[in-house]
Amino acid sequence: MNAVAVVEEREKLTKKALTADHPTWCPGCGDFAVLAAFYKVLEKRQLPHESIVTLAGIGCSSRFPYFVNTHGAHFIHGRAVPLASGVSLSRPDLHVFLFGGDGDGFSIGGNHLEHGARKNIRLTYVIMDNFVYGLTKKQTSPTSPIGYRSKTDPTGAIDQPVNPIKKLVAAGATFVARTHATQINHMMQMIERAMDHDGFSVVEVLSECVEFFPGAFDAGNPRKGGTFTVIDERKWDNSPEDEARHDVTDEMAAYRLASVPFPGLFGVFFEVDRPTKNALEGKWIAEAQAKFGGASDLEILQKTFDRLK
Ligand SMILES: Cc1ncc(C[n+]2csc(CCOP(=O)(O)OP(=O)(O)O)c2C)c(N)n1
Ligand code: SF4
Ligand SMILES: [Mg+2]
Repeated sequence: MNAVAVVEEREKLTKKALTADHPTWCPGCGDFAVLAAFYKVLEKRQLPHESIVTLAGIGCSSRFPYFVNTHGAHFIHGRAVPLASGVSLSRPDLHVFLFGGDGDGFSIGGNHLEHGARKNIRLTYVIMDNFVYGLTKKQTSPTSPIGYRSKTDPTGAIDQPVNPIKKLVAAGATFVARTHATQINHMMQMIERAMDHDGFSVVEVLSECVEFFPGAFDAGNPRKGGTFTVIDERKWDNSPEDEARHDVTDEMAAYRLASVPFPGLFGVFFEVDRPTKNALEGKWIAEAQAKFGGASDLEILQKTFDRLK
């Protein structure tokens, strides 16, 4: 009998297929644009639907997974990086996307962020930075500027804010970029480059909280009279003008660009190749399996426990 090849036709991944619940954000919230950019990137790239995972912590921005029809979870405040790390390490076949806010990422989750970055776990983390805790109705966040009046700083914030780019580069993230929620094409480019990066990739998106910090990012929005200055990256074309361009592998240059006063620069600050924990751990697991005659993870674990009895 002749074998009949069955070619399965995949349905095109459309915005409709990717849309879950209607977003519950306030009308005009910057997070809507981030969601729109994410849908567009997924539609453009046509990743297998079942391989996409969308994860988050807690916050307005962290409601993201509710609105995307993929595998996903809305987890504990600040614990999104460990959750995403576990998914990424145990299922290397999946594309792990993580979404969250400045509070979730830099306050309660700050330490987890550091460790995810230094371990270079393969995932893409989009931090929707609105310089405030939105969900809990206006507390000072680690990125709030000095002088910002909130419920926790009624006379104005007094603490030095975190510089997300410097923090991420210093922590060991291997791809660090910055964009603005009003610049949809740029935002898409940054998300695409982050997802193509093999390692811990982070995109900081300035995403306005229209309720508790209106106008916060007008200085970076040309339609509001601001300036959106994009980093001129090195092209390695041997031209004399290329010397002055930014080498994304130069850590010191990344810090210098990240020191430009607000609204700062937009684009890729840092991008280097370093082995991921996924690859290093994968090698280690393969070696252990070879030693145990091709046993499964569970069988190896059982054998190890048996030896301890
Ligand atoms: C363990 C814990 N501590 C505090 C809270 C309260 N809480 C929920 S969201 C949030 C901050 C959210 O700010 P951010 O991450 O910037 O997200 P945004 O709402 O601004 O998008 C806080 C403090 C909580 N849910 N769990
Ligand atoms: S409170 Fe702010 S961050 Fe939250 S949904 Fe409303 S505008 Fe967006
Ligand atoms: Mg916030």
